[in-house]
Amino acid sequence: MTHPLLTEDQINAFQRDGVTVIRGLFADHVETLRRGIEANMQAPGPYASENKKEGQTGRFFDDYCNWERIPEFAEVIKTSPAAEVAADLMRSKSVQMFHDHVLVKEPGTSMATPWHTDGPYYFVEGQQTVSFWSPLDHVTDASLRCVAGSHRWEKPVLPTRWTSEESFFANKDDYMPIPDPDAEGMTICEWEMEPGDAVAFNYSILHGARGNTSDTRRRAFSLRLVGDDARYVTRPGPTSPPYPGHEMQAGQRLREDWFPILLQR
Ligand SMILES: O=C(O)CCC(=O)C(=O)O
Repeated sequence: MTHPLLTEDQINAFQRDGVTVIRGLFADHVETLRRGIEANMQAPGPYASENKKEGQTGRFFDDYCNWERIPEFAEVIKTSPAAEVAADLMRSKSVQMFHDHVLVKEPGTSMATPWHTDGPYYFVEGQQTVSFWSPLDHVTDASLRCVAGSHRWEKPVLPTRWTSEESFFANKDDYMPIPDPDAEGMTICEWEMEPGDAVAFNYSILHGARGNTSDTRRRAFSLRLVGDDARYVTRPGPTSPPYPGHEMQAGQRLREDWFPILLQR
């Protein structure tokens, strides 16, 4: 039976378009996630960064892979309906943790999140993948923007560094250039969202976000999960996130002591 937060139409949209919105996915966990984000910003981890180019205004903070040291994140991962909903969306028997990501744009932040696809940065590939991007503040313009159907493109999109715009890996020619979805008339899915709603998208979806020109914060929590067919793949250099010392080999499932199974049906 499908999870009560979902309809068959949403599952079909996720399979077809690679993206859908789940209203209220973390609605019972908004305060917990806000507390977790405050704890994260007070004590950033080794991967935290401030994303700002010359002349830009505001503050765009992000950090990832903190769920094991921030109890609020661990609690939400274990007690929210995210894993059940992920299993239905991915049509997967198992749901495995990959990592968490916090992205905060303070009021008046000019920097847009560049168009990008997460998959090429990661050391995992498969059809059964899902990211849940959830704002902890009401969002209109600063919401996530996803290009429908881009998970079925033949070539992966070039991964770049967000501030310098340099290629992330040396093998540039193996990727397609980053498109300009607005100029190219692509179908962009974006929603006005309440705290705790979530955009669910496949790791191969091209996505980005505008700056935050509003006078309220735009705090977002992103949870990345994988399903049955996800396997470790090697990349031409250190991945993002890197997980140094993981010792996995190409073709293996992610090691369960580092990336726990959240659900097995
Ligand atoms: O929050 C943002 O601005 C971008 C989020 C994102 O790229 C992601 O969750 O993969």
